[in-house]
Amino acid sequence: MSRIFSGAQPSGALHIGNFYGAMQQWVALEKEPGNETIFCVVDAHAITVEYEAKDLPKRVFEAAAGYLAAGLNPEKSIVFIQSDVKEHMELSWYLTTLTMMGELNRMTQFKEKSEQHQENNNAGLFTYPVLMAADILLYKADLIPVGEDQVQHLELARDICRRFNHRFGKVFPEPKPRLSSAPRIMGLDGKHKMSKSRGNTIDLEDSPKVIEKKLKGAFTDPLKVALGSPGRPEVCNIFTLHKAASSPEVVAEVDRDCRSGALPCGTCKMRLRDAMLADLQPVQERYVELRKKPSLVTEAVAQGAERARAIAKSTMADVYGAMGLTSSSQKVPT
Ligand code: AQP
Repeated sequence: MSRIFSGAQPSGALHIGNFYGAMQQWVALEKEPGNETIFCVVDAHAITVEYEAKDLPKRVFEAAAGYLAAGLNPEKSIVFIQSDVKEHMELSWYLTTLTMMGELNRMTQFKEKSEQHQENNNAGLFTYPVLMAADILLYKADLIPVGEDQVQHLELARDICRRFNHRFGKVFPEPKPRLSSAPRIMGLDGKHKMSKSRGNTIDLEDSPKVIEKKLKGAFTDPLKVALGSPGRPEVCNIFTLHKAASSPEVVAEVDRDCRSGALPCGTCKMRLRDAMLADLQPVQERYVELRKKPSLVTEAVAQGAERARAIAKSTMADVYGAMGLTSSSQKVPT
């Protein structure tokens, strides 16, 4: 049996990078018998960059609706909002004392984001990976389905976990990453990974027309310039998306016909559109249902928070004991 934990930031509309990079695996892991699955909307992470407080509740709702629309079953998985379980922030502080400045300085996401948000280089952006370690360790999770961009953070979480266990006795299992078949989806600009904050996304709720338009303008192999010239699927983001969305037979055909020059990029993109629409249509239908009945979302996350809190409190009791911290339940030292 594995305990699985993952999450996404409510920093904008969920996109196909989130979906194929992480969320599809969430749903598959939920369905595997014996797994315990926990998925969190990490709103405390999202406030490490500029945001409008008045917009955040809507974004959080949209993200939670996205989890359910993607196919998670809140009767089975624990689906909740991070700020509803205060122990995330509490454990994060304790783990900060086990994290070296040099380790945080090496995080590539911090380097990128501090460049992207130069006017707001706050300490929370710097310690973001420690909060992520706390998210995971709080639930004693052992398997973490993420995109490739989060692997470095997860390595740090593993280091923190080992350090804690070595110093204070074994409290946490070592969490391992689980990558999907499309662990890094580039944005439509071809320059950066697909990211909510970069405006280079195909969103889960984009209409077929919008998806088609965005795909038509999407970056492919820059060396495949002329019609009939051979392409290199291994450098093409459209091929990466085929690997996520199309059947193995279609992927093999695309690979062969792109290399030989027989498959024009336009045709390749429209085959991808069809495969993606087949995946996204049921997601979009569920979104419509959830928007008609928002209580399905709010009740799911309220119940999820209760279930999450029970685990979190039990872990924190272990942490207090191991670290020699005095909680109100502890006795006066002798
Ligand atoms: N482009 C991507 N390819 C593959 N996986 C991706 N993920 C995100 N983008 C891609 C994975 O989706 C999960 C949730 O990500 P997140 O929302 O917590 O944070 P992020 O990685 O920072 O996502 P964005 O869209 O890039 O948000 P912003 O722009 O706000 O920073 C994670 O498992 C992530 O790996």
